[in-house]
Amino acid sequence: MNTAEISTGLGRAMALVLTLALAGCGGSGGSGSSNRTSTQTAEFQVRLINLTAGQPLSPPVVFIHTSTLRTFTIGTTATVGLEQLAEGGDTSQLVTEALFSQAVLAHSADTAAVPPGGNQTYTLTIPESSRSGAELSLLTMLVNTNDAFAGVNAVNIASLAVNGSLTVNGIAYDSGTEANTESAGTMPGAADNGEGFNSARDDLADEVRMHSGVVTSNDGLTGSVLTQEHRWDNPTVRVIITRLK
Ligand SMILES: [Ca+2]
Repeated sequence: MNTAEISTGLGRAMALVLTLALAGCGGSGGSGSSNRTSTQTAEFQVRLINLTAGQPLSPPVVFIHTSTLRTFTIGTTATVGLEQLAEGGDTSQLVTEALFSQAVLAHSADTAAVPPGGNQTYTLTIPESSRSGAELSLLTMLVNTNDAFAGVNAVNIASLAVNGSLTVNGIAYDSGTEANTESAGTMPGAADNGEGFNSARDDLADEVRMHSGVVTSNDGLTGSVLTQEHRWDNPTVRVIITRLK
């Protein structure tokens, strides 16, 4: 390619850029309403209620996302991010993984734990243009366990009307990444004040399952530092999603 050809090519490229720029001006300048449409948002309030008697919930992570994100699936291996949440209540790696998927429309990673019987509210905003494919997932650790987490998975919120509400009950899951020994030094919650995340996967099944519940010392599990107060029945959490605008 000689110099003339290069300059002709550049000329064509510049012309194309200029054409696109003018088209952009015409589009937004010609109609103020279309400009406002592009910045319209949909806002959702998410209330998390802890239904357990003795399991504080770690600060939860809430995602509004497209259908290409699944933070967990029954019968499949937990990601490292899910393992860190389920064993130690740390959401940071899970957020990193989810953002990498490019399927997240909004997320909220709070810092406050939710005590038994307590509740917390989070607000998330997404572009109105993305609402038609929106799903919501919420995950939190039952902190007086080895690797139990609770939440709701990919709830469809696309058709929720303004001021409309959706109530979803969530159950407890076992991330399958740590044996449920309930022994001293293995659980981060106040019942033990032990270790949270440990990268060793010593559970019998390295896959996410519904949690069968804690056994506790009251039920004869030798070495368990848990008592009957740490048991739960499902559902363990209630999530109330309200579209504010
Ligand atoms: Ca386990």
